[in-house]
Amino acid sequence: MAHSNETVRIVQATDACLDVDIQTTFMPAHDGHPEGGLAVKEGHLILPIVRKTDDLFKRKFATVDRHPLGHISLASSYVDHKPFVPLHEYPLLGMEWWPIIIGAAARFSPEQFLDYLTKVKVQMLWPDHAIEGTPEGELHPTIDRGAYLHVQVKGTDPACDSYSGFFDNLKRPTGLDETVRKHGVKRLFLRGLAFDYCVGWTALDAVALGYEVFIIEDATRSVDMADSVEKMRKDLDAAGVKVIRSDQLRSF
Ligand code: VGL
Ligand code: ZN
Repeated sequence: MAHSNETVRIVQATDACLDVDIQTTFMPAHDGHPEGGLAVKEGHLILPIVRKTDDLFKRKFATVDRHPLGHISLASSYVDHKPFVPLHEYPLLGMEWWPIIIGAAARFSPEQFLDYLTKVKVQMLWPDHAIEGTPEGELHPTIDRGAYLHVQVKGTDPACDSYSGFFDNLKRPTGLDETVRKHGVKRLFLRGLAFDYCVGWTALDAVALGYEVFIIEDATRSVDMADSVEKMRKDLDAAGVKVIRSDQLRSF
């Protein structure tokens, strides 16, 4: 049950944490790191909670968001489009629309774009973030990459976004499910950024795949646009994802 106060005992053999996109790109300036391209308010404040809960888990997995410049999710790939404005499949919705002009930097064709938007229905345009070949496309420097059994990189296909670590936005599997399953994991404890996008989408896919899923809420923060947080909370609750706090966790 979401937000119950029950304590949750970690069973090291079959529980794992899944750290979603713990990257400077989603954090404001902190500790000498510059402001990230898609800085989430208080994003860096998850770091002490991540550290505090780390020893509970023997098995750990992570995802990393990484995009080439010219990616289909970036406002900079289009002419006269601002970040934080969604692209809709306007003609099919019968709404007023204006031509979407693909810019010179784009790494996808007009055909790929039309096919993609028809399938996903809506693509939020983001500021440049998690850019491949820069520190923003990597795990936060204080995070020990070697502590993870697997780090799933997502979002590298220029013609498709990927919020979830399990499937990209076209519902193509990343392979993370097989990897996690192979280790005998039954319950996943999610931490990371952002609650209302990548953490939430990853949690929803994980329950659909048969895992029992917990989100450690104080180890997350949200992009928080329009109704994104409330909508995600409802979807998570309906799907049976348990949203808990780090102080409810106990070791066995
Ligand atoms: C994310 C928007 C775009 C996230 C990644 O990690 O939540 N959000 N790319
Ligand atoms: Zn992204």
